[in-house]
Amino acid sequence: EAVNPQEYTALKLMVLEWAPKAAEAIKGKIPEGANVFLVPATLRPETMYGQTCCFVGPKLTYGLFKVDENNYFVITERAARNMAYQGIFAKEGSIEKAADILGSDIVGTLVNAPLSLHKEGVRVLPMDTVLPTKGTGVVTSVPSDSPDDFATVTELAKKADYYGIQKEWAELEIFPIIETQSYGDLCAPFLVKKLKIASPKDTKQLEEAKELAYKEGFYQGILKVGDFRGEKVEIAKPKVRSQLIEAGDAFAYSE
Ligand code: A2H
Repeated sequence: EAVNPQEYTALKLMVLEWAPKAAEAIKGKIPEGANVFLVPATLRPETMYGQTCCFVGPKLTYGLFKVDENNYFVITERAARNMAYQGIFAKEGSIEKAADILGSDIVGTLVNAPLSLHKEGVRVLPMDTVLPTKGTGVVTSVPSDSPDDFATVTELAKKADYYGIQKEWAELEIFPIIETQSYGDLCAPFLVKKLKIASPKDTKQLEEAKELAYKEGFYQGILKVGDFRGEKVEIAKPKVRSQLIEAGDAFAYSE
């Protein structure tokens, strides 16, 4: 467990179109025209160009929390409590929950992912390994640079019917975001293949892949896209983060 507080970037993924069951769950619970955001917590804001979907734990319960009159977040209750004390909600120190939504009911929802090269939006998909005790319980998926995310989208595409999703939701194009010396410009797919990772259940090899991907991407990587293309990841990372925050698309969240 982390001894030092973890400083995340919380990203605002605006709901464009609800999955039918989620629409039912929130019906009449929030003002007409209010914006709702799924809010993943990430440690790699510089990879957000590569978002292809957004994960929720299908068995987890999320809350629809009021930020202010016109804005609501879908996150775990635990994260909402933390945010309340970090001054993120208009009414500091207290939380106001408009509805409960089961993760599996959110699956299929279309959201806008800030900076993503997929401008048309990305889908919410299930990830069994999402921990309720970390971040916001929402994870944005960057399969080019996260071995966990690549293993999960591969599994989802392979068994789309079993997971109750449309195959094409898990098959959005994976664009290269970061160039590395050792693993090329699609570092997660490269490592998943190299370490013979067959599914998201290969936790031991995934742990190793994650470690390798992080070290190589962070210390040796060069950004290939966006306003800071050509810059080292180490240098570009805080710049991308500030840009997202200044645009109102993200905020600092720690735990
Ligand atoms: B990262 P740490 Cl490209 N359950 O974001 C499981 N995983 C979670 C989570 C939860 N409740 N909340 C956040 N995460 C993921 C991007 C990324 C991430 C890349 C590469 C590596 C990576 C895109 N997914 O994380 O235990 C989120 O995924 C490698 C660890 O607090 C978040 O950053 O260190 C990271 O784990 C936070 O993990």
